[in-house]
Amino acid sequence: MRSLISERVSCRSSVLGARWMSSWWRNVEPAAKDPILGVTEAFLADPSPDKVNVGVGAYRDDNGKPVVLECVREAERRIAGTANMEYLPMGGSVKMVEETLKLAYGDNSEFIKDKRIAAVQSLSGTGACRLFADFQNRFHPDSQIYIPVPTWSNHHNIWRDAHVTQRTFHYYHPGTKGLDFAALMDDIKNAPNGSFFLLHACAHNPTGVDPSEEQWKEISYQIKAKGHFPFFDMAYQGFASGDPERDAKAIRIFLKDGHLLGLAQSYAKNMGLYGQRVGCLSVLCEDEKQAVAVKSQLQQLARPMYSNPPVHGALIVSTILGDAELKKLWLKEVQMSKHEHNVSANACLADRIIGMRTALRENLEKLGSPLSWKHITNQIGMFCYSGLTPEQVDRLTDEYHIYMTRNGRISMAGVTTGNVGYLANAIHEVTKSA
Ligand code: PLA
Repeated sequence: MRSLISERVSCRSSVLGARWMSSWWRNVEPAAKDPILGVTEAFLADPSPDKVNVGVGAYRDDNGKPVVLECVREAERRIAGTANMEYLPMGGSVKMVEETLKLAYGDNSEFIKDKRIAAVQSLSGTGACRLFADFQNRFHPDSQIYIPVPTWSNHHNIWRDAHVTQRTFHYYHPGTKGLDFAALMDDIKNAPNGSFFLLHACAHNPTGVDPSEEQWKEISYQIKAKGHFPFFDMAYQGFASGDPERDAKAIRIFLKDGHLLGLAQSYAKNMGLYGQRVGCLSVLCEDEKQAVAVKSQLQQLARPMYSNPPVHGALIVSTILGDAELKKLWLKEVQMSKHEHNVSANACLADRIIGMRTALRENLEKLGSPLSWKHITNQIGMFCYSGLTPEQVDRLTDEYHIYMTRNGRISMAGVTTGNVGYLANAIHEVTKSA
């Protein structure tokens, strides 16, 4: 009798349970498509043989194929069959982090010597930004982050999901297609003292517009005067000038001015390690004791999220940067001047992009475009912020199978000798009556 009752009860509760379960995800609506990675999805689904993808910022060779750098191939040959697959520590590869800090803070940085930098390996640049945003939220829960307009779209998602309130500051002037320096400085001045500011260290995405050295000095001065905290996202070190050392100049100016700062670094672009997800988050602290504490807290944030970062990409990076010969090869492969070395033109990342800027502009001018396209060659880094409207971008996609983000950003890394004429012609067709 007793067992009969308990059977009935359990039967009833499982019916109830089934009803509950079937409604668990009923209120879940499909998420909005990602404005950047959604473009790749649409491109892949298009059967047209003419299609061109200048959406995501992924480097392609002049045949439109993904590039693996020779230094990476060589590092993989050296690693093959020797590395073990043990967990890394929560903070990742100590060797990789050490080498990565040198790139940003300088080979002989006093901050590295004084152990004032709390640094952990991150899941590429995105993971570094996210870890910092979570750290900011944990220790300054009432703080806000000032984000440039425009910025990489995912910055908004990152600080939103970390529950940090977002504010914006002026950056780009659509009229001049350059920096809106006066408005930017006003926004820094008018923000409440002690605000967080997100800055792109070089090759600003999506605009390709960076402050000049003089302007960086003024920005640094004003941020210091207001007691703001600068957080740098450096996803393109080497892509602005072709030289990682020169591309670190904004960071160096801030360091010289005595800021404490945060920094996200990524090897996705400058080492072509996109899918390996290898990067670094660092926070410059007042002293070693503080750095130890901050690092331990960053690790504690990482532990319940992903426990520890992946090992293979970190090993590639530390193998390259830890070996003088391979590091030299890497610098050659990133840099712009192909006269100085024998690396194939395809592998000169910055150089090929600069060549394509000239080619795109020249093609548009030859077609007799009534518009000015000077900004294509004035802007730097991976992207051209073309000025195309969302409607013009839609026409490019619908009529010409050309895929780019709706803000008119063209990933110059996807432009090739083979498609630049087609791209220019299509842009001319959708803009000539504008
Ligand atoms: N920060 C900026 C400014 C970026 O443009 C990107 C990548 C990242 C961080 C993150 O890169 P990582 O996590 O791969 O290291 N932006 C790409 C790709 C290239 C993307 O959207 O994820 C872009 O097309 O904008």
